[in-house]
Amino acid sequence: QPYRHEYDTEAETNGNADTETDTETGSDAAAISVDEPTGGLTAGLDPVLQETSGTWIAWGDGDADFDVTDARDCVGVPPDEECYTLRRIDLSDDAVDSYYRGFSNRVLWPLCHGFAELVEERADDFEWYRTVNATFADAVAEHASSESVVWLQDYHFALAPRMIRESIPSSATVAQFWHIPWPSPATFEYCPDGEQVLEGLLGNDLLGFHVKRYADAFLDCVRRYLPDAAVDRDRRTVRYEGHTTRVVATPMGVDADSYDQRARTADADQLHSLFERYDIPQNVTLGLGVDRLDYTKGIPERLTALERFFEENPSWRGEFTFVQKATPSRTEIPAYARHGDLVRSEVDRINRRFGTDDWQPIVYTEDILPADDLCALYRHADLLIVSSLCDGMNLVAQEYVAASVDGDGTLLLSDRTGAHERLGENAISINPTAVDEFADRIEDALTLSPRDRTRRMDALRTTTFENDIDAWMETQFEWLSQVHDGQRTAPNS
Ligand code: ADQ
Repeated sequence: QPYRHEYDTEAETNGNADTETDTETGSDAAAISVDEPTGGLTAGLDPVLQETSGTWIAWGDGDADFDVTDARDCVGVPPDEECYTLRRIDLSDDAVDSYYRGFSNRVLWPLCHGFAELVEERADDFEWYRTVNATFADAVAEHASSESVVWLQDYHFALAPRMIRESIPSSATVAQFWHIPWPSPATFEYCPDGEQVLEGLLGNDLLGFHVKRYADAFLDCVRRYLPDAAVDRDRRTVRYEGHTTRVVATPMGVDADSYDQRARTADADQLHSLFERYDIPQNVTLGLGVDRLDYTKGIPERLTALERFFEENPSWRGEFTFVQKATPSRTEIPAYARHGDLVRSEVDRINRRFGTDDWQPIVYTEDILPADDLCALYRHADLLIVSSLCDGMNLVAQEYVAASVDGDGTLLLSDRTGAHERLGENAISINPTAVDEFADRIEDALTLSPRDRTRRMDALRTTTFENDIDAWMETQFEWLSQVHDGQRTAPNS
């Protein structure tokens, strides 16, 4: 979201607060803090909304609707550009606790990532989830016309599509992109109110996932739990209560040019000062991990594999440092708090085991780094590890590739990420739970011939730039216009 507010630390983030500017909106004197993320969905949506003069409805302080041209004026953007409206929906503390930290992140998030044992059902969470979905649906209905295209983002809005469908003209299009995986029917069985979740999503005309595997799993769940729905696997449609939903797979990319450019401007001094700040000896071989502190990201498994690697390759002690940048997330949820404690204690234990006076195997930080520093690390890291146990796509892997402007980095990528379907062939594939193999793959990455390293990174960069966020947005809008026009054939891309 381009406009930060008090809940931002809770919200999913694709960006960094590096260019934040506090400013005032004329006579209202309301302080608006403007955050322009490095890349991601916001960067893709902002120009589209400017062109279409649409309305962006988002969680936040709902005192007023902002005309985005006014807000952009404050940061020096010419006022005659086309603009859009940012409509804020304010949520009470109870709503945030039950809707966001409750059904969204104690039920749907663990379930969709296959962690059924972490699902926590609390009284009222689903009712709040419904209430907040209804509030957003009402706001959409206020803005929608017969020609509108409504595009919902993510798992926080599983019920809204059906509500919207029932309250706006039938010629308008309702679509949604689900950014996380979809589970198998055996796991979905543990979803409280699962039938309503499926019915809600079938209010969409178009439902997008990152990869075909998740789209297939969704169709399997509909077939299993909504026996009255007609699922057509070939055409990838579901007909339910007189309405048709098309289910597609469109893997998301990153703003590759922006990571490339930032990495190119990262000079040696910048890296030098980062090394000094974190007490990293100059000239070590550098490994990197960048993740939200989330139990799906496989950070403890990564630490165990690094420990095994140092055990078996003592000559690398003092020569290889792994920097793990972790961003605390959803910390009020007990599973997250426990996970954070586990990660921190494992880092301490491994550092006590192998560390010396002038070298630590793991440099762990929860600091917020400006985007330029992040890109400097991406550029100079000899390898990056993504070891998710389950991950819808994983943008960090793609950001690393886009920022590897010297072509000499190596990506180790979990075969349980959506990104693996696109990048797996030229990354070093890992199974995050097979400790010995994982440690061997770290060794492989460190000993690749320069030629193999460059060949792999060149191929990864080609794929990442060809499938960047602009290409993804283009595919989304091709699908949207096809559905909107009532066509039912796949776009060429
Ligand atoms: P996430 O689970 O948040 O996203 P990911 O795709 O890796 O995971 O995106 C994280 C984003 O946050 C990246 O842009 C990264 O640079 C940024 N980030 C992480 N730590 C940071 C830090 N400390 N400081 C600044 N930025 C940081 C969800 C799904 C993914 C899916 C995306 C997009 O879980 O599977 O790829 O949505 O659909």
